[in-house]
Amino acid sequence: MAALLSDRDIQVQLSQLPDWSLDGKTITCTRTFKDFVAAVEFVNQLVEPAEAAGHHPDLQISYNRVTISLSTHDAGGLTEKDFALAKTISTL
Ligand code: H2B
Repeated sequence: MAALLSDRDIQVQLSQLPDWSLDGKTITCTRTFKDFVAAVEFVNQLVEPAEAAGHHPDLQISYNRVTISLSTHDAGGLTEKDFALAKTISTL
């Protein structure tokens, strides 16, 4: 199982991900698109990297906005897996 990151490690990782913020034991990012179809297309782009990583974001779609939340359930908080997938998502 991946190890939980320290508060300091979390802050260092977040400093490299300006669109993401800490929300309790998760990191979140909200992206805005031109409409619902574009938002769903973005969500579809997440499928392949999430499956490849064996790590899956929680997703909320609200018309043209997608909120992505990541945490490592079996570790009970944030691990390097969350930040690795967040970095991949940020390139999409
Ligand atoms: N996704 C996320 N975000 N956190 C997890 O802890 C997690 C996951 N665990 N996807 C994975 C699936 C685990 O249940 C399987 C067995 O790999």
